[in-house]
Amino acid sequence: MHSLSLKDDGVTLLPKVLSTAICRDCLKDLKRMSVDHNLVTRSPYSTHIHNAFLFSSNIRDLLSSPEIANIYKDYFGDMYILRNFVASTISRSKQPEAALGKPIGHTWHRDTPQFYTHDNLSVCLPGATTFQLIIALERTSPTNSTEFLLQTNNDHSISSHRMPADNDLSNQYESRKLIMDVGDIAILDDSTFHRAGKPDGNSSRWLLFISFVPWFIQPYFLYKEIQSANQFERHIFGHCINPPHPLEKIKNSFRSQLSL
Ligand SMILES: O=C(O)CCC(=O)C(=O)O
Repeated sequence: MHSLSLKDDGVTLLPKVLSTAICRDCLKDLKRMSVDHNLVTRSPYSTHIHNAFLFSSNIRDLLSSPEIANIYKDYFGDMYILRNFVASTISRSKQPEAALGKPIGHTWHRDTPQFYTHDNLSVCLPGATTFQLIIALERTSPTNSTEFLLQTNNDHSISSHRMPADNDLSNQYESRKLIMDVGDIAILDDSTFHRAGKPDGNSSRWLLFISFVPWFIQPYFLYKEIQSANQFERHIFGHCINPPHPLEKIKNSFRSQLSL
């Protein structure tokens, strides 16, 4: 990781990486999908679409565009695979059905994988382990932008996925808004506490949250089953044999004789 700000603040902002035209094409597809009830999770002021790239060739092209492939290579090397892909907007929904009361991520939380101890305590992986790209298809405002805490990676006082209600340390840290313009890409260290913004008038704020994890961490979805992937996709979907997929059976060794 050679970005100072990613190391120090947990966030790096790369301005104007993608063209407005690419963003506009992807946005058109998201807006079309957002009225299809099978694809979306909605709250009264948010819409989330999981894995939109599977339903839009524009978004799939964006995912393996040279711009994204270069960022991937520069920041992650070649050991990271796709864990999750969520498109989300904070904007009042005209659709009456809402599965959620509030947007996903409306309170301080972080997205690095969590585990539960025997005492049922949530514990997250340390910083600089998993990351997400946040791509702005629309500009964000100080009201509807994602907000994050300037908490250094060395701070071990909170280990959980959510800011604990009985130990809310959020006031001890400065917070920043992730103000983004169309085509900007932010890289977020998943150990950074963040939360979604609030609606700003009638404007939408579509962002893509694309998370990457080291190859030995299980993704949320079975991307390895996606057909006709190009070379970059094969890599990030975990189709490659080098590094091996975590679930690949070990052949030609005594271990393959064991029924594990
Ligand atoms: O939409 C946002 O601004 C934040 C979303 C978020 O925090 C999440 O998906 O984990």
